Amino acid sequence: MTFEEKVELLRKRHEELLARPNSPVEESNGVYRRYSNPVLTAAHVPLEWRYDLSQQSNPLLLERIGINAAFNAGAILLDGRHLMVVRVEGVDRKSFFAVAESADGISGWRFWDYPITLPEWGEPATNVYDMRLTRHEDGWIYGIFCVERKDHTAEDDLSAATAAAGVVRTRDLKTWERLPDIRSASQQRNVVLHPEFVDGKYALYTRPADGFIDTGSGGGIGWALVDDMENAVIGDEKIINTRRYHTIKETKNGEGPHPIKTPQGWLHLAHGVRNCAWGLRYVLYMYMTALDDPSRVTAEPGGYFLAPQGDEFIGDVGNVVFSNGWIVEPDGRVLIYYASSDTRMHVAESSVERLVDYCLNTPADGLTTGASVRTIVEMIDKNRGK
Ligand code: M1P
Repeated sequence: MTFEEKVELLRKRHEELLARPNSPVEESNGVYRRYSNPVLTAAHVPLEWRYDLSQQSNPLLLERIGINAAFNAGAILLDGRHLMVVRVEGVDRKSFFAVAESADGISGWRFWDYPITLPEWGEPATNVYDMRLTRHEDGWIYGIFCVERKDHTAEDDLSAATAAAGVVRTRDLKTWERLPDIRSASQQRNVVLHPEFVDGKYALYTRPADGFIDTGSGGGIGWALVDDMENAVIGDEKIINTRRYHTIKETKNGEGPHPIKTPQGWLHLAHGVRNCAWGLRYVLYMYMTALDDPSRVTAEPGGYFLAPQGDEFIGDVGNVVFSNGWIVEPDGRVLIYYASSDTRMHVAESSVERLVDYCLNTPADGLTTGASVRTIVEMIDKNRGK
């Protein structure tokens, strides 16, 4: 095979992957449906990012830059276009952001020609990841993401790192303005900007943590009001959604994408983490808060909303599903973008109506075995006309 033929074959296979159709898989619970194929994987990354396509400098046509994963994407519907800001991770373990686009949000996802060149702020980040996109009523689209740096207070511990919330803003996902990292007394990951002003201030969902991995004694999803995103400082922070013993969020939890406004309240998607013999298990759960006070929880179904299934269990970090992006379609459908095992992106489809029904009518976690059985017995009695 000539060099040109090899390049052509590479392009053909890549194109086949990108053009692969996606079909819905019926779920038994009626709340959402998954799709048969992941929407984005490392293999979707453009060939130009990975291969030197010159015969002169790469006569064997070897891949020069390996990509490990494409996951944990923020999402937005912009001028009718479905866009994700994807966490792409190289084989060097460095994550960066890249925009991918699809017409219908379900199939045909393609990366734009170049990854995002993120402006730096302060000490250059060792790693960045998990951007949440919020179109705020101030007119900007904000991206808040985790900035990881070496912890210089523990130089003898090679793994010691710090996590802070980095901030960028844009109007088109092409030109990005970097703002100062959010100042906070604790480490922060999973920080999400609420789309509306609350009491005239910007409102943040936070996840204060004592350390980089462990949240420590506190944790939970916090809530903080800040005066200014150009110099955001988290002062008073209250925990609005706590970790609980023997629940799906015993070890830690974190807000997913920004909540969706509905007539019945704000719909929230979050992740809950517990420990088991296999390591940390990440699942998604939902809760709702009051329309007039997005920090007041009004409903929380017991247990997980979506957990790893089948191939989703396997990947770089197994037994994980994570979501930081969803899109509400004009017809009320909700496209939930979630990553499995820190490796690839999937979509699940639901609707505002179904998600609100799920949140308001699924029994809460009674926190004991006895309470769970009583809930089931109540349902049986109802079904038997008692
Ligand atoms: O590996 C699972 C997830 O771990 C971290 O999430 P959290 O801070 O909620 O524990 C993040 O590194 C996230 O990107 C990753 O998917």
